[in-house]
Amino acid sequence: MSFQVLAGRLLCLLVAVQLATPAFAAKPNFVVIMADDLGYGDLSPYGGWIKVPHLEALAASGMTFSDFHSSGNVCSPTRAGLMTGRYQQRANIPGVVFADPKRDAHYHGLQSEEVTFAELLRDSGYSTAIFGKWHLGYFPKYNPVHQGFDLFRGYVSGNVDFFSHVDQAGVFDWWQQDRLQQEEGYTTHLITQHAVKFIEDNRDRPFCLYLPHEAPHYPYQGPNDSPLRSVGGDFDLNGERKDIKAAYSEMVVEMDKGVGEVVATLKRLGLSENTLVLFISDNGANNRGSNGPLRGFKGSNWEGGHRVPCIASWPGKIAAGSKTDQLSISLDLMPTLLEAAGLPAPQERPLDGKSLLPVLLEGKSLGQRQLVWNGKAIRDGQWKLIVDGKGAKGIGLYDLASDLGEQTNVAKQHPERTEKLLAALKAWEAEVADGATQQPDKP
Ligand SMILES: [Ca+2]
Repeated sequence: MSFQVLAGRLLCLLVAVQLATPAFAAKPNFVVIMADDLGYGDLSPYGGWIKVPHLEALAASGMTFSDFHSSGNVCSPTRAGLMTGRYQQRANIPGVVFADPKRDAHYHGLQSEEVTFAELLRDSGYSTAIFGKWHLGYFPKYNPVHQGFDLFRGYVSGNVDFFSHVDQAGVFDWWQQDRLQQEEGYTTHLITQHAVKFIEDNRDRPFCLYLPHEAPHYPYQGPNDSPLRSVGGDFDLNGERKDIKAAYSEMVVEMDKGVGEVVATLKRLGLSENTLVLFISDNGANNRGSNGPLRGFKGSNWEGGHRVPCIASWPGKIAAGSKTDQLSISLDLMPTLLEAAGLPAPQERPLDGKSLLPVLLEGKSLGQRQLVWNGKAIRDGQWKLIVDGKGAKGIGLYDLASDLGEQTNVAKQHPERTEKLLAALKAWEAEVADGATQQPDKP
């Protein structure tokens, strides 16, 4: 046998082995959709006031969580936690990264030493993209293309005009990768258009698509409204609509249509049964929206600040129309994606979340766990302890099993439990501060 024939046969054998390896073919795709400031009582699948047929269908096809939480009660912290799978205090992003250059936090961002799920997935062969809101650093060095995303279209501030894409500081803020580049269109539509194209382009390889929507964050602009903000101009942050409730609802409905288009694209390309779709919100609603029976709004450590909708769909894997009351948090998404992709968790930066796969695929329990918000609130089973909650100074203990609205403080009736949870909060604060990433000083 000549060398060429032998080499040819070996090559054929190698190709055959590769084609037969199921691991690659079985790698699931991920679509993570996150609304901005959407509340627990906003969506019809949660009994809320806005009819969202596509999210209803998503819920009917998969699992709805009743006790899911964002790790922060405002934008940037939740996003830092989501990206890294760790309490955002470890990345030193405990508050909003501000648009105003006079504030120290304007110069902060997700530092390069953080490990994101996008990086780990991309390193293992996934195609990755983010279309929408980043809000983890204003400067090009903090751009998502440096945090594991192959593609980025969107904005880096907390909110932009839905048409002119000018942020609330009057700065133009729409990017293609790490360059400013205008695109004509309503933010919600642009996010969806890029999402559909990305799925089409990557139909033959594993992908991870992150869609942080702008809706229903202010400015309150529906798809038929006009641009309001101009660079350096004077404008009302909220926009000009007097009927803000109606605008809010239009924004959510438009986002819902986008979810429908993404799901329809997966179906059309035969990818549904190999794709896990997750829908969440980054914090609770402000008083323009609804947090249902929960106390408080965005920015507070009451349930209304951080208990949010979560819907997961993976046809053939997650039971259709199922519900869970497992205590879970946005930090759980990274371990969930890694486990589903067959990847190990990073060793040097241990994750704080747990994989949700046992809940999603087998309806199992996550077991006993404690979750903390901002060093000021802690959950342990049905109990929630909160220190200096907005409008209630001092220590409060609430039994969420009988008092979801956090109305009756039972700390005095449970002194031992209260002491134990206070001690756990203190220990948590010391633990996350230890080794936390440094943020740069204001120049
Ligand atoms: Ca938000």
